[in-house]
Amino acid sequence: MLQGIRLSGVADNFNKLTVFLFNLLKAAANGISLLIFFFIMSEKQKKFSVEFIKSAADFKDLPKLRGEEYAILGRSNVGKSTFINHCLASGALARVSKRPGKTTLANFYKLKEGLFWVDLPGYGYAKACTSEKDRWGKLIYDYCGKGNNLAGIIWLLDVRHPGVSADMEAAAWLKELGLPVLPVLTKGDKLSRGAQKKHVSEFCKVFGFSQTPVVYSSLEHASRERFWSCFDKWRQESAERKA
Ligand SMILES: Nc1nc2c(ncn2[C@@H]2O[C@H](COP(=O)(O)OP(=O)(O)O)[C@@H](O)[C@H]2O)c(=O)[nH]1
Ligand SMILES: [Mg+2]
Repeated sequence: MLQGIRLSGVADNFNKLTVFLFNLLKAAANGISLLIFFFIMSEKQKKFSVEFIKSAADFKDLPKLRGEEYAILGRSNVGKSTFINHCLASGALARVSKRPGKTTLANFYKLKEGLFWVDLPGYGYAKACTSEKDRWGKLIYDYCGKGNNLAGIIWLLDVRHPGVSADMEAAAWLKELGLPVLPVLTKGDKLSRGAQKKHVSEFCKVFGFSQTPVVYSSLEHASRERFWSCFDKWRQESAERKA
């Protein structure tokens, strides 16, 4: 009888262990499915499989690439790195910082065969020492003026501040360059829809854009879609104009 009780105890424990292992496997399977789901979703958001090419500190360091290059230009802290990471859906490709003046190099990314993006240092960062500012300025100036493959500039401006002096200076210089410019107004989520509209027309008045600006927020998925449809159209129209 005692042996019977012992045996049924062992069977009980065995059953409990089986149920526990079954539940554990079920939880693991659910976790893995969730991970696969998020992986597929994030892959779906990726338009390109982006590859970092190199960072250059001055003109002689610039890589010689075959294809079209588009420079991402804007004031320091305007949201260039955030924009690059968000619209390429590439996590931490470019470094995001709360403190301005962090990107001091030109960073080259390959989006696909024949298409490159170049993240340039931000202009207008008052706290950088003069020699540093001169170096960044020269790098931006040299690259944009002499970069043979440069097909256009994606110009980032903070939607909240139309016409700040650093942007006005950049506008005069961009006009001289004569390259196609796609204006992107960043941090859209910081303004209401009504204020956004008002600021867009203020920007158009101040800078006389030939291209309608794209309002972008790194907090919304729709911005990415909107940007890519404008970019593809702008790229095609610019190529047709050049031909
Ligand atoms: N709310 C909001 N914050 C943003 C957005 N884009 C950038 N930021 C913030 O602005 C700051 C500067 O961004 P960063 O990408 O480093 O600017 P960069 O110096 O131009 O590269 C960071 O704190 C970002 O989180 C945006 O669309 N919405
Ligand atoms: Mg940056």
